[in-house]
Amino acid sequence: MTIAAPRPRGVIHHWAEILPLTPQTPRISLGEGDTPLVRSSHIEALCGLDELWFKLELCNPTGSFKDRGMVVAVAKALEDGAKAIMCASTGNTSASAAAYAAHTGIECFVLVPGGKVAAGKLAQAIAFGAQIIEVDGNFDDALNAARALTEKHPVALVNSVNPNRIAGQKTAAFEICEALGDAPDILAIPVGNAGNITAYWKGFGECSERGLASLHPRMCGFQAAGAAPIVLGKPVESPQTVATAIRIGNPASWKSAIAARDESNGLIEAVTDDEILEAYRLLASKEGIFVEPASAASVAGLIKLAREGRATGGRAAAILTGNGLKDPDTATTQYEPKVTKAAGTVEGVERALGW
Ligand code: AN7
Repeated sequence: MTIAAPRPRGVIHHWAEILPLTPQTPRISLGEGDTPLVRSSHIEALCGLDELWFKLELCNPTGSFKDRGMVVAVAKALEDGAKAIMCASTGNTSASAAAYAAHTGIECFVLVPGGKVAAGKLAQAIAFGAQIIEVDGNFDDALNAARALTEKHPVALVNSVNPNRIAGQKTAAFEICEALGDAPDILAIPVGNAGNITAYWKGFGECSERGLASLHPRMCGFQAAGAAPIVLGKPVESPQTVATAIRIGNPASWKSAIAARDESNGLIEAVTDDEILEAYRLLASKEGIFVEPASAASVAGLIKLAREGRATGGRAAAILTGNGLKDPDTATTQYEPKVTKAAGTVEGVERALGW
């Protein structure tokens, strides 16, 4: 056996050909992208699918899909001479922005809805040294402020309204087509600010143009019932859901999400917090995959379609967008710990287990 020289990793190195790069764009990387596509062992049958694949976007360096787009957005900001970046965030965007800012030595300002960001995500922004602004309002208020502030001050906006974010995130669609040899029949994805569903639809379109896919997936997006503006057809003033990542009442990429849905003959529907938490528990207990609640919305949606007799069979990919470790508070309330106390001896442990 020979050991090959290490190859450069990361979205910019791997996907340069399909990204808006110039020779001046810095080739930065934290090793994002190239995430596993894993076959379901249990939920596939429950969903009435021939094949269900999980795209483990939670394996990205900061634990969510945001890194794929953030690396491109930060590289382009650096190319333009930026010394600081800013985002509004329900948590994952801020963790990712803060990491790439630390990596490249620029300042990072994150606007988060006060008291509504999962503990792990806040810990990341703190660790990476971002300036955190807790806004008395929700994500939508924070995004409005971030848009206005970055117009006014020399700071680059790195939310998904920045097209470089979408360009980076579309690379996941290419990875899925490469791994499966074609596009899947169905793409199940959580929808918050609607940047990711937009990016995947763009990616799948480019895959078919390049002959990497012979079909378009049906884009099936799922919002939390308490934060489902696209489903309701109007903004939600006070969005509420256990899935704090997608607690968004007025998505910035609303129009392109609807285009993805309609052009693909897909759907965007709501799943309740109970349905999200059921999928969250099933993913951990039956598949061995620990996601954060928002990510479970994609799987909750597929289960719901099957229960309503709307399963279509075929091959589906569900995007698991964020790591369960980010939200330890939900984990401790949703899983039944099997814990027993024992003396620190063989006999003590046997006694405790009744062996
Ligand atoms: C785990 O971090 O909006 O529909 O500010 O963290 O592209 O917004 C996060 C969104 C799904 C929804 N899953 O994606 C933010 C933020 C997870 C997320 C979404 C988010 P979009």
